[in-house]
Amino acid sequence: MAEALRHVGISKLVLHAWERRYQQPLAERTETGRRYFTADQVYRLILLKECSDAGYRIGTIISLPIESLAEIARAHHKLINLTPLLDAIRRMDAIAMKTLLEEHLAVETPAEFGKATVAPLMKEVGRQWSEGTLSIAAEHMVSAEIRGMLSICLNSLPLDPAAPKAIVATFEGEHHEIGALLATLLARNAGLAAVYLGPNLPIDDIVSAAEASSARVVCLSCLIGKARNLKPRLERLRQTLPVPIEIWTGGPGFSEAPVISGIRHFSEIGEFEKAAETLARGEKAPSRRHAARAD
Ligand code: B12
Repeated sequence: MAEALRHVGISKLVLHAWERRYQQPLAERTETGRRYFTADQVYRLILLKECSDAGYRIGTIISLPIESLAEIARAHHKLINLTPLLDAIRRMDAIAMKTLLEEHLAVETPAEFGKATVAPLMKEVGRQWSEGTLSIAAEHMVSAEIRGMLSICLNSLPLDPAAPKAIVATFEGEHHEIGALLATLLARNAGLAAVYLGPNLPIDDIVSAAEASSARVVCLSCLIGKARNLKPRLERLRQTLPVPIEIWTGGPGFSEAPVISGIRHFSEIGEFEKAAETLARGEKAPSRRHAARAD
């Protein structure tokens, strides 16, 4: 027991306090009453300690399954990684920010950079901005840099003229474009000839662009928006766009929108990548014309 607790980094007193306060036995007992840990219990304690160090209250996490604790701990590690970057952004130090972003890009593939650096970074920027600890100017500075870097990443992936085509955009009024840029990057990385059209696009323009470019799929990103506004737009897009052209949506704005026949929503970016790979390989991605949600 003592050895395990040393390994975890908590004292016997802390262990007993957690068990007493939250009525959760965290160790086993032999028939003779001696206490011991299984390997899973040690792992669980390590995760509880990490989450508690990250600022989570033990009372709110002690009953979580191991997978959820591991997810919290992973997100915390990622954030620690991003701390120098977030500090540079807060100081409005554009040179340090750019250097640190380039360091990430030097060791990550473009797709990893998008998923493992850009997405968590922008989420944290948004959190700090809404809490008032990060200025609007700082958010604009990082958004502009990230847009530029994602465009460079996109250019580093060649457009295969023989690959099925995809176009990516956001609806009129939606100015958040980093999610759409990321979707373009991942679709191209998966083998589609994905082209980013930009944000804020009227439905008729999306339809004519899809037809003119012989797109197989139209991808839309949406971060904000009310289901009651998005539903009629999605329905109109589906009705106007010829049926063989698929519509794939992603982003938190669309996650509240109702299921619409013929539209496939992705709440997991990995599922989107898989669907893009399937389409690129020439196998038609499973049609979701009825009750179509990938989640
Ligand atoms: C940068 C930013 C802006 C920039 C955008 C710059 C640009 N050119 O893109 C600017 C300053 C323009 C902006 C404006 C506004 N913003 Co803003 N913004 C953000 C911020 C900080 C980051 C967004 C971002 O780029 N994320 C990076 C991407 C990669 O992450 P993501 O979109 O979540 O993507 C993941 C998934 O959603 C998914 N995904 C996304 N798109 C797609 C598409 C497909 C096909 C698929 C498969 C998957 C997928 O994949 C990603 C990886 O998992 C967010 C914070 C946040 N938590 O997101 C706020 C945020 C989205 N903004 C917010 C708000 C309120 C606004 C404004 C209304 C502010 C204002 N009062 O003016 C305006 C609205 C503008 C408009 N009409 O669109 C709120 C939205 C709250 C809400 N739910 O309603 C947020 C959450 C900030 C907050 N915490 O309050 N914003």
